[in-house]
Amino acid sequence: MPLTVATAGHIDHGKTTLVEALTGKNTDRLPEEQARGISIDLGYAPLELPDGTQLSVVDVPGHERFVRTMVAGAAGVDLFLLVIDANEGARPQTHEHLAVLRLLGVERGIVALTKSDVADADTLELARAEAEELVPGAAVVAVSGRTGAGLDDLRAALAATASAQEHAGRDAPTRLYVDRSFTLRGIGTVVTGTLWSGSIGEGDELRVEPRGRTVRVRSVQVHDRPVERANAGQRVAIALPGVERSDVRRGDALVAPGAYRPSYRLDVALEPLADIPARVHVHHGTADVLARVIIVGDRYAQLRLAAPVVAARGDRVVLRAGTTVGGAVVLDAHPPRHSSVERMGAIERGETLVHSPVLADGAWIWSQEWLDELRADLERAIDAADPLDPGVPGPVEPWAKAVAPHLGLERRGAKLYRPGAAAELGSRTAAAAALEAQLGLEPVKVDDPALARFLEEQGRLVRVGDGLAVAPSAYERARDALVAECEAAGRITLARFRDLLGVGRKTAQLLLERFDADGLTRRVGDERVLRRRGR
Ligand SMILES: Nc1nc2c(ncn2[C@@H]2O[C@H](COP(=O)(O)OP(=O)(O)OP(=O)(O)O)[C@@H](O)[C@H]2O)c(=O)[nH]1
Ligand SMILES: [Mg+2]
Repeated sequence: MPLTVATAGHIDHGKTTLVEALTGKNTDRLPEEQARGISIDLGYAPLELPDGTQLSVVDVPGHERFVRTMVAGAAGVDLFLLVIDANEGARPQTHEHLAVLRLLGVERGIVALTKSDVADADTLELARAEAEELVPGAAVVAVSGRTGAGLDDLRAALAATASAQEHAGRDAPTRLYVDRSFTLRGIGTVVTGTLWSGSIGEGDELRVEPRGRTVRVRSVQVHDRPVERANAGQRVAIALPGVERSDVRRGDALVAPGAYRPSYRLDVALEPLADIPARVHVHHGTADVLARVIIVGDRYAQLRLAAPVVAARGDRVVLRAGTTVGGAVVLDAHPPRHSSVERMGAIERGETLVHSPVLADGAWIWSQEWLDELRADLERAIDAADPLDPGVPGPVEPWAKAVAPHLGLERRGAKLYRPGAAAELGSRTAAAAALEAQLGLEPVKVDDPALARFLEEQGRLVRVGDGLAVAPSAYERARDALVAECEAAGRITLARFRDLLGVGRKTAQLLLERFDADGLTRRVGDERVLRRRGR
């Protein structure tokens, strides 16, 4: 059963060295990482244990400025490998990483006491006692990434812990949070991530959320090896043809279509470590989003996010404001705007409450409150719409069809309008009158295309050329002259038309083009003849 393990621990305590000693892979691949001798971004390496267990190791940076990166790397993993320098003992990020792991629900793992090659027996014993107190129940193994001492014990301890661990949520719909995207020549954009749930195979259609883009999977790899289908708990690389690298980034989610929706609000049960300030960074999946915290009762809050996340009930988030101030468990990823202690309590107790639409036995159900909010949102948008076209695009979510008849709005094409709503000039009444007063046979510039379209529909002007218009009476006069000439002479030239109307060449040209567009005339060489339909 494939599992992922994330390293954790204070800067320079030997995480990357240990990962390399275990896997043979140096995950500090950035030039800056090599120059500074510290990890900056996440590193990845496969680890096969003696009993055949396949682990994916995510190596995280220890620097306090990169804790947010550590959170992204640890989200969704199954096990931790906490690395403590035996000589230094637990330091600030040892504690902070451990707190983050607990907040993310990563409960099981191993402690490696590194640099045992340069620690004496007493120091090792002290470090061991401290580690056992810090992480009760975890195996503590003394190792050296330099000499390889203790690595076999570490592998055995990892195997024992892994065998007792299940990857949670395996059967839920497919969900993967992107931690890297890059371009490979001849392949295109590739994204990688830890597959939280479901599976991903060649040809699958997935959605990139919250961007709302549909993509098709060309190929799938697990640690550089092509596979037909990757499963939950694996580190996956996915080739997405036709997608720009900038179209999918760390923080985005790849999900089964229709299974998860982005959300700007999360109702949560708080797990504070310190006072939770009013504004925090919410870390969810590989995303990091600013949020306002609306405290509800003693233990709950609504997180109002500055950008949407793709979350589900039971997900864990980490809250940071300079340091890690706590975490939370998502109770409702699509809550009403005004939540209550009663509602959150009921959800926490497992009483099913429906707010936004869910499929139940093949039919969509939703709460009246949700419908009222949706209608209010749409009506607000309609009120803000251009009075010349007072409609808004209707919802496109999977439930849109089922919900539409309950909205009390009128569908015209792809837009929703208030029943019987008609286009109105509104504040443009004066502008329309001024424009009409200017209209004649010489084309007048119209700066407002929506206004021009509206007035033309009402028969109050005729558009010619690009952004120009003439009076309807002038258009008719010109048309009558043209038809009379064509009926008499069989055809008309631009010069003749110009002379007949007594206008300039440019005006004559614009009018003739409009007659062509209206299907009245047809060009034959330098002349125009009436179309049969035009007669
Ligand atoms: N003697 C000895 N030195 C070690 C051992 N492990 C790591 N080191 C040294 O400690 C320093 C830091 O090691 P890294 O593996 O880069 O530490 P890290 O925890 O990955 O550091 P960050 O990623 O920046 O947090 C390097 O100079 C290593 O050579 C060990 O087991 N024994
Ligand atoms: Mg490192």
